[in-house]
Amino acid sequence: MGSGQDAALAAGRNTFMVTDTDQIRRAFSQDGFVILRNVYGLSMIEEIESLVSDTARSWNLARGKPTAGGDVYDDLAFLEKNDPDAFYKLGTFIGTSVAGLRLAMSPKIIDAISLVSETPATRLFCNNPTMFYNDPKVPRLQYRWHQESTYQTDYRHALHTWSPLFRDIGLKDGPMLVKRGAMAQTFPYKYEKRNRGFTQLLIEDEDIKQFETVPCVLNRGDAVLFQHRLVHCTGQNRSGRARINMIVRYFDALAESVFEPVLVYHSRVAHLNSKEAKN
Ligand SMILES: O=C(O)CCC(=O)C(=O)O
Repeated sequence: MGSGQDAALAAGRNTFMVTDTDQIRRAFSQDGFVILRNVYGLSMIEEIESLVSDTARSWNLARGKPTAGGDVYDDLAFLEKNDPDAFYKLGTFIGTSVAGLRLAMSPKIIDAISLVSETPATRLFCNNPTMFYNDPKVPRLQYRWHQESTYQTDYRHALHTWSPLFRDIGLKDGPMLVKRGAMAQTFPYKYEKRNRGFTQLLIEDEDIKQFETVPCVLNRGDAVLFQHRLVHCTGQNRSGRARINMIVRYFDALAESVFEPVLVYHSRVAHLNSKEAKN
């Protein structure tokens, strides 16, 4: 990657308003992702942000943290350090709230998903929106290069949205990185699991070096929409504060021969963890 300006331009090439339907269709099918402006009203974003802050503060109180003076970054850092299981639950379960579901059902994002997947909205299902946290002090929660399709093997077709919470995400904030156009094949991957860390099904740099890396820089209210096989990872956060975002995964129910909708998808890699744990 060249300068910061080059990086911002690279993201800009894939950034559209939801009404730019022809450009969205073209960029999505060529590159595997688009960045969509203003798909969520700010009040929707504020609702889920309040829920995250209030939940973290109240759970911390029960764990002995005084409420005064902290902001959401302090509160999340405290919860993550003192009770990693509770932190994980918070990230997963706020998505089943009305605020989470309202975000997932935002008409503009649903229209865009229908457009690129050529699937009527009535056939779409989604998992609960989930919070992601990129803090350089917590590398166990950072993903290396991977494809969603190698984790979520029970869905052949899925689409994923990624959107900032609490502040806009610039180059220094550790945006998600995507590999432009790296979605036509399944790349070889290696299983890695550290204590309490995410399971990594990591793709080596060497195997994807021909693809351009694009940092997804975007504002609150915008979303990245990406394909199931697009290679992506967590970018390096040099901002001094955690980067927080929501992810929602959408499926076409009728494209699968056996489909069981689950609001909270617990077993993202259960098949792999149980298999590898025996080795
Ligand atoms: O937010 C990130 O840094 C990475 C997100 C990701 O890997 C995912 O959606 O699977």
